[in-house]
Amino acid sequence: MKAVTTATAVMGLPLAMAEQVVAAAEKPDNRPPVIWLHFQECTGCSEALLRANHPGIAEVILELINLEYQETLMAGAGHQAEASLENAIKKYAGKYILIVEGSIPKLDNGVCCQIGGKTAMESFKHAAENAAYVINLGACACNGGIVAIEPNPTQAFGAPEFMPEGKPYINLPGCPPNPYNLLSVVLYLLTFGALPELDAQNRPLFAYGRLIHEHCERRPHFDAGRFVREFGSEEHKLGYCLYHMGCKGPETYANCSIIHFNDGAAWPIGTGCPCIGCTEGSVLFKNSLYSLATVAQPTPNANVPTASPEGLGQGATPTQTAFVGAAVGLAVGAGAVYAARLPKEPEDENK
Ligand code: FSX
Ligand code: SF4
Ligand code: F3S
Repeated sequence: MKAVTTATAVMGLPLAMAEQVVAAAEKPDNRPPVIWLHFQECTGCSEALLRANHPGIAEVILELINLEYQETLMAGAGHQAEASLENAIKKYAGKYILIVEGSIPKLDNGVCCQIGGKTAMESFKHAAENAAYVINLGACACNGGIVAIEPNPTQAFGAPEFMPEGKPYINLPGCPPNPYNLLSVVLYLLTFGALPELDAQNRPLFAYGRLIHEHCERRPHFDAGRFVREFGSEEHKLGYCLYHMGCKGPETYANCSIIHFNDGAAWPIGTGCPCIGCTEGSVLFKNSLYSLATVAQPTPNANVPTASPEGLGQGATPTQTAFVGAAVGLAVGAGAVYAARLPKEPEDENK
């Protein structure tokens, strides 16, 4: 009940809808069959899910679905496992949700990743063709992630590169992605029978609609010009802003600054580590870890009221968010203040 209500809040649905979501979650005949495939990855995506306790997101998700095949969790192996995968695809053709972890290599017709004699390309295409929906879980499955870093020795790509024409799919990037976002998507599918509203990268807006920088607990330090310049320094111990340590929060869309990991106990920036942009395919490992992020959009921080009560709920696009942010900024004359805040000149900083 607690997990479902939290997920309802994560999705940005009105609290009154929690009842509808709980009812959908409790219907015994409402458990969708799920086939879960792993390709080139570290399995951190499954691990992040299995490590989340209180209220046990993994248990909640596993109770909501009918898990037909999952290589990390199942006891079967070898030919027995291959047969159960094929049986599940046939039995639930057109009805199952396919969850994909890991990237898929193209080099030499995909020989770098083969399971049961089939390349990842073949396995994915076969399973995706017969799926009702595909959920790409993690940066690797969404855009190649760490496996596809230059020089990309296996010519790895995310699953969208191989997606059958017209197949409805959703990307949940992150390395690893937040398990609450997977739970929320599964609950949304159960309740509404459709995918939630997506952004241009097929990510759910409820989770990827805002920049980390907008809701970061270190944002007041950014605004005041207090920055960390060295790991282990006094400024680092005091929890100052990590912008000059290469934090990519200003150009990364995700909700980890709000819902955190490990049952809300921690998240990268909270532990003193700059964001590396693990949810942004155009940011993650594309530039040096220490390069300064572009602070491009005059977005409002968490304390700036929205333009209208309905304005920025579920479904606000980054552009809308930026537009409202710009409007609010202009209204209070914050444009000039914002420009002064940008830490380009050392004399602008208190530290
Ligand atoms: Fe990639 Fe996930 Fe990072 Fe690891 O399955 S997104 S390397 S956390 O394991 O795919
Ligand atoms: Fe937080 Fe990074 Fe933005 Fe600083 S630059 S406020 S650490 S997101
Ligand atoms: Fe990833 Fe950055 Fe969040 S590294 S987990 S998007 S703080």
